Amino acid sequence: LNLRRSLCHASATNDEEASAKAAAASADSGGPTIFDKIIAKEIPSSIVYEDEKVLAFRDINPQAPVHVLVIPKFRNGLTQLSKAEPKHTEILGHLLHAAKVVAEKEGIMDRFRVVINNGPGACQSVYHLHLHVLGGRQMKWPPG
Ligand code: TR5
Repeated sequence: LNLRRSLCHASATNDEEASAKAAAASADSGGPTIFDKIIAKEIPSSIVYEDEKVLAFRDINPQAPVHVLVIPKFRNGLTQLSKAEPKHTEILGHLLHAAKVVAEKEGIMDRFRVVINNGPGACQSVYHLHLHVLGGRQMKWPPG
C-alpha cells in the first residue's frame, strides 16, 4: 500500500490533497465522499456544466490545462465502474455525452482524453464514479 500511495500521490500539490487521497485510497467503503458535498454545494467548486443528472467541475489538482471531472449527481451504487449493472447504462451514456459537452465548452473537441480510474491499483481515490476530461496540451500515450 505504501508503494501504491507514493505511485498515486507523486503529483499531489500539497499535504492536504495527499492526505485526503491517502484516507480515501484504500477501499470502496460505499460511504459518503467529498463529491457529495460538492454536489450539495456545501463545498465550492468551479462548475463547467450541470444538468439534472450530472455535474462537471474543475479538478482541484489538475493534470492538464483542462482537467474536469464529470460525476453522476445520484451515485446509485456506482462507487466505481466495476460496480456497473444494466440499470446504470443510461447514466453511463449520459456521463459520456456530458464529457463531450465539456470538451466542446472548453474548446478541446479535437484533442481530449476521457479517463476512469477503477480501484486502488488504478489510483482511484474518490469512490463516487467520475470521468476525468483532460486536454489543452499534447496528450501522451501510453498514459502511465
Ligand atoms: O484519483 P481519482 O481517479 O479517484 O480522481 C479523484 C480526483 O478528485 C483527483 O483528480 C482529485 O484531484 C480530485 N479532487 C479531490 C478533491 C477535489 C477534487 N476535485 C475538485 N475539488 C475537490 N475537493 C474540494 N476536495 C477533494 N478532496
